[in-house]
Amino acid sequence: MPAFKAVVGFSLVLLSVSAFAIDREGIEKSVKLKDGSTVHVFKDGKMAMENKFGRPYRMKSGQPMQTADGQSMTMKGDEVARLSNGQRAHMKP
Ligand SMILES: [Cu+2]
Repeated sequence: MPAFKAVVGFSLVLLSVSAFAIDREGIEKSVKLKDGSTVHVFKDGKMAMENKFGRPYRMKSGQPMQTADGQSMTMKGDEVARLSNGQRAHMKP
């Protein structure tokens, strides 16, 4: 029953994605950095950091960052609370 297998596989993928996804509310884009962390850019241009383990962490506004593809970005804001609130809301059963 290959079709059945495909459906099960697909829903497993969906489950794992939603388990790790941050509440994307207000996040315009997320950029991978060289060191494995991710910077989330909110719609208002402010940013929040997430380390490679999926935890939010603080970064000072104005700090330079290197993206995975070698570009430079400058940190704007430090919206770590906004990010972790979104994560917490998401983890509620
Ligand atoms: Cu940053």
